[in-house]
Amino acid sequence: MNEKRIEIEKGAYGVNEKSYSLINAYRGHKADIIPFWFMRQAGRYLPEYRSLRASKGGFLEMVYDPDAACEITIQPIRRFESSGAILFSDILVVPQAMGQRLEFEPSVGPVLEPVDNTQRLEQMGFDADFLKPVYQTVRNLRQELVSEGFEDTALIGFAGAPWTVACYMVHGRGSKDFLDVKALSYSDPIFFAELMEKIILQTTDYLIGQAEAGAQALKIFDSWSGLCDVAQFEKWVIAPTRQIVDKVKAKHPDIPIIGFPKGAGLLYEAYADQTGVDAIAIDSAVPTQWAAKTLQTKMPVQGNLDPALLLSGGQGLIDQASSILEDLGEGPFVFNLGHGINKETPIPHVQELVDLIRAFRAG
Ligand code: 1CP
Repeated sequence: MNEKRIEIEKGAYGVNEKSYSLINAYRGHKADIIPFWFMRQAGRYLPEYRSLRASKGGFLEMVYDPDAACEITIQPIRRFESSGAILFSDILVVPQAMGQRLEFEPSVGPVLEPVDNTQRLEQMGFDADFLKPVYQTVRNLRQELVSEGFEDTALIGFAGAPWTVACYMVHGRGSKDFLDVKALSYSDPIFFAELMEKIILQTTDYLIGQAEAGAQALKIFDSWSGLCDVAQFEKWVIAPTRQIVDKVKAKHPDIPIIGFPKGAGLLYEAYADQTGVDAIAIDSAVPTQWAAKTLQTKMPVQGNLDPALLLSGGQGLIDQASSILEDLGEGPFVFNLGHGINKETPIPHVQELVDLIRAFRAG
């Protein structure tokens, strides 16, 4: 770590000096001030989120309420002035639009009626209108960000990648390894390919819908890509992502698309080379010097502080964040976490990280 270049002078760079631009970074330009946002920057670690959630009754109620979803998206921006606001929604709204029943059970998380046989699959449809409230949220957000004075904050839309969405659709809830899903993809590749086709169709429509409503960047979350072996990664991660990227880009060539193949390890490079994404988000297990040499020479990189360090805080947080900035801050880079913020994270730790990122100046 080069301590000379990293001053942790709180408040040294005021609001008016923020000259970062998230979209420029995703387009490959190096910024003087590193743009940043955090996965799950809206959520349960914020008291204002918890109180709105308590009054609205449930997670999905908020997702489909454009006023509530808009408010939740902006909550972390008011605190941290992140360079990016990520739409408050979920990857599992796509299976819901296809006709799968979805509930969020407290302390369990998402619960879906499994789609694990041909009969269930045939009942899955395509609905272009189901997600209209989410597009309304996007439209509201573009206006609201400007009217609250956050015109420099870019609005990021997103969807789950087909493989990750398929994991939840088939298994019906979260899992450590989605072994049954992997087994099914081997034992019945025809069923699995048909399922993926349907997800690709709805996901593409969803991302285009967000772009048309005003999303300025789009992120594809493949949270479970790391479960795939090499052949599966090619077939179920790279190829479907490529199809979606091609179709979205045919309509919206200027909107940057960020890919996040979490846990892809050595396959990050193939993903960057073959999917057509504009920028790549890395998880915390990716060595940043390797990413600088191997990925950042191809495209902008985003990442990758371990959310556990944001939870624990202290010198460990400062050291690791500084070394990420040192390794990646010289090229096109967006500071983020390697995964979502934990709900126990103390807000002062987040503020300390924000101050540290703002104080960094690339040489
Ligand atoms: O209040 C609550 O209890 C809800 C917690 C919550 C939140 C805040 C869930 C349930 N989803 C979200 C929002 C969300 N989800 C966002 C937007 C806001 C932001 O990032 O600030 C995004 C981008 C997601 C994406 C998402 N949902 C992913 C991909 C990213 C990742 O975390 O790997 C996944 C896998 C989901 C499914 C999901 N939704 C919620 C939970 C708890 C889960 C994980 C379930 C599991 O695997 O056990």
